[in-house]
Amino acid sequence: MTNGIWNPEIECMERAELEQLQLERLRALVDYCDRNVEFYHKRLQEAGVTAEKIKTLSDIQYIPYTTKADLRDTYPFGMFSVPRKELVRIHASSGTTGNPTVVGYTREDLSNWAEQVARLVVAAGASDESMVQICFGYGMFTGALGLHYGLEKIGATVVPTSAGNTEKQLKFMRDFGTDTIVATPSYALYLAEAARELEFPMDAYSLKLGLLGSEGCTPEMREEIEQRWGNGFFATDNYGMSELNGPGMSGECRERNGLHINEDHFLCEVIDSASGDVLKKGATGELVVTALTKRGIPMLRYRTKDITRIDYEPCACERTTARMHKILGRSDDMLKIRGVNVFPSQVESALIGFHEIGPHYQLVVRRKNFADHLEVRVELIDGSLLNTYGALETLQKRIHDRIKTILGIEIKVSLVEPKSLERFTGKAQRVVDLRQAEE
Ligand code: DLL
Repeated sequence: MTNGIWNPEIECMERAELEQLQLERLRALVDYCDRNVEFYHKRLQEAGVTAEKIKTLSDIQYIPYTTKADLRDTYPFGMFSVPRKELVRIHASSGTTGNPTVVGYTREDLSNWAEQVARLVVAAGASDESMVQICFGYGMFTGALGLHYGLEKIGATVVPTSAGNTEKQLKFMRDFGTDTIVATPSYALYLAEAARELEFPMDAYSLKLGLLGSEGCTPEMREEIEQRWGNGFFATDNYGMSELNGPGMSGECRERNGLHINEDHFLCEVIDSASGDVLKKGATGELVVTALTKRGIPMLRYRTKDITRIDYEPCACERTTARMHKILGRSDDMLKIRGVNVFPSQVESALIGFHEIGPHYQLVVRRKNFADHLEVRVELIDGSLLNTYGALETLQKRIHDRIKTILGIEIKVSLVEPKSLERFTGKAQRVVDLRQAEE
């Protein structure tokens, strides 16, 4: 490691050299999929694609997309490429409907995964001096074990507290001198809130770094989390998904100017979600990822449904890898309210900055008289405001006007009692869509 860069040879590689490496790996992957996974063999044959036909990186466009539905249809092991004996781990993502998505790892996959995570946590500022508490749930979710092995690889001291049990988490943090936490942004926020309520002052904690991820976090929310922890707490955004190993696909460095992609392992494209057309470099659209080195369950042009854009300019940190913008939302999280596209992240940005309300919120969508209605519920910090009608109405109007200007649609704002909205130890569920239920 030099200058806070775990693998400078790869992370600072000339782009031409990197693209050559990607091309070689892509060809090898197509050949591998063709020979080892019946599902891909059929798809590639129908599209007339063979490894020899991939002459440049843009030839990837001839390979058909893979979707979550493909994984569900082949549940549990239909897209695996190796005999059971060669698999050393299985994970699954819960999903809300249908079969979970099951993924398997060979020993080499686990080693690549740890390397990917190692690079990102070092870029964020972790080192062999760090004492890291992992507050993601250990189990079928990839977040905890993914970060765990990457952090052990760099020599950090890992404290695998897992999710929940907030008071115990805070006790370990104080007693061990934990300086780094791994959590969802919503749990990092909740932990700070819970810490303030205990009899210990905030300087009983030595937290300096938050490796946050697994759900979106607007810059406004990040600032809120950092302020609540205080003492120079610095948080980075980390992205990934089970289908692409888990965490480790991309993450922010100290510049926080986009999430560096581990491009020698992940070849990214951005497409128009509706038409499936590949967009030109720099455009915003759905991220599609080919996992160049993954073998247990190989992924060719996987449609992530996450909306972002990619910047290929070198970063001030000296890494040459492309950076993806923070996820704007998921194409399937996007709410269509009376024909207007609404991402929960837009509401989150609008809400932060009102000192009378806390950062917890919920969006409730209903259908009344054939029209959609969006209610934004936010928590008051001082519940007694609920008794002063004038002040309450003024605040409601200010919040309403700000959100309406951003979204461009009429909404209802409800101010609710402090602590009345649900807190999350894992991924937050901000949207309650009752449209189907009430139809
Ligand atoms: O959430 C993997 C992960 C764990 C990433 C820990 C980072 C840290 P899944 O449970 O399969 O995997 O969920 C993947 O979560 O498609 C995104 O919609 C969302 N997501 C993950 N990271 C971010 C992020 C893990 N940093 C799905 N910002 C993805 C916004 C994120 N959304």
